[in-house]
Amino acid sequence: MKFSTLITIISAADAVTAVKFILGPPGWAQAMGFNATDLPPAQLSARQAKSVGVGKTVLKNRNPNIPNAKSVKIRYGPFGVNGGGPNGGEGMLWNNPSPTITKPCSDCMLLGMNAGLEYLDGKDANTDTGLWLHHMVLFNIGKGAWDATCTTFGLPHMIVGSMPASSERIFSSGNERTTVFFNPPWYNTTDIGYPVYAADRFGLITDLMNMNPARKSVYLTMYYDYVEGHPANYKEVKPVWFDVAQCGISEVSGRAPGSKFDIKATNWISNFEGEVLHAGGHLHDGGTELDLAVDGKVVCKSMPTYGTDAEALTRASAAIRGEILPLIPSDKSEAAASVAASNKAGGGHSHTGGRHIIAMTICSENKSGVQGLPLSPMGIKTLKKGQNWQLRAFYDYNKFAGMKKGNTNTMSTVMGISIMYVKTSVKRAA
Ligand SMILES: [Cu+2]
Repeated sequence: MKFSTLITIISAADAVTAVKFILGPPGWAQAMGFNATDLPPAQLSARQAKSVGVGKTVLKNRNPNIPNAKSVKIRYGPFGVNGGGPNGGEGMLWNNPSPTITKPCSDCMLLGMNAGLEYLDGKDANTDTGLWLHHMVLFNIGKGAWDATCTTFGLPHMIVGSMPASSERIFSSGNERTTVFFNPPWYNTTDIGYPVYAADRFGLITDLMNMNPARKSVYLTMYYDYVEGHPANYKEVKPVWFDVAQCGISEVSGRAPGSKFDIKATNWISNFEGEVLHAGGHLHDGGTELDLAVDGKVVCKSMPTYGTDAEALTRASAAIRGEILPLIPSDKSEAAASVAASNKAGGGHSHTGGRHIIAMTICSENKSGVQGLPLSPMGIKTLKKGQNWQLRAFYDYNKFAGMKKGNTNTMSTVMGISIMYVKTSVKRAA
């Protein structure tokens, strides 16, 4: 493919980054300011070149319905995040690539995962202390892995030293910190997983925000559940990454203050088959809804819950205790009540007292019929080749305050991402 063709399929901002990336000399990542950790550059590049996972902690099995399952927590980093400086505003660790990170297991089936952020002393790093898990992306680079939605050129894949034809984005999280379960209680299964092989490499992109004047050091944490080996009865999961800025760095313009708008992703014509399990969502503050439509019909509405700093902390701290994060219902009246609080607090980056997205609903079929589950319905069961899928993200700053850049009146970039998991009969690396 010609380079000019590549550029036409990504946004202008991404193109600039891509050009810098492709033409960049050795050390490009540092030159682009990707790495802003506390380590001196020499040590940093040495560390970036190898595995960055430290401190694998064994947790209590978080899938009691699968007795031989294991759960572990791995700390990645530490990452230094610049502060906003004396004039306030935010400091960022922007799209920091870790091309190789410690895997939870070598030859296994992943059963689930979620991400967190913590200080060096193990305390949760969250909005109450001005730290945000802005977003992270987890990649598997290995035999038979291919990205379902970003098939020819992918900037995020390049950032971790791979290509979409030989890697896939298997998980992502923002501060909503949704837990992915492949065998959730509402699905009544114990034999679905994502396969990991000894030769597979995991890569990570870390994007963190710090609202404090001073620089902070934090670990990105991943909690993984798995079973050893590849039991013959297991079915494989394949992730499908929907993004309003597909194949780029996921960021799109946040428009003007006070705007109400929606962003449509480029359509995805499905290219494999299977059973649709569930889909989660990621929006930034100001977001009201994230829809997935198939052939023009909306099949999933992932809804945000806005909460206080204390609520975010309570929810995230459950993960540190080795518990599955509770799903929080998307209660419209609660959401409406939070508008006033959010706006009153000035929204934007004044995190004290404001409300932010602390959870997003998962779209899933409630196969076990459990009452009161805070799920959004999933209106499609079968993924067939040739379906026309479209993601659409809705924002309304009059309902929920959006993020502003520093102390300016300019809106920060926003996102719309959904990861859907599909059960397939195809074995990835058989
Ligand atoms: Cu984001």
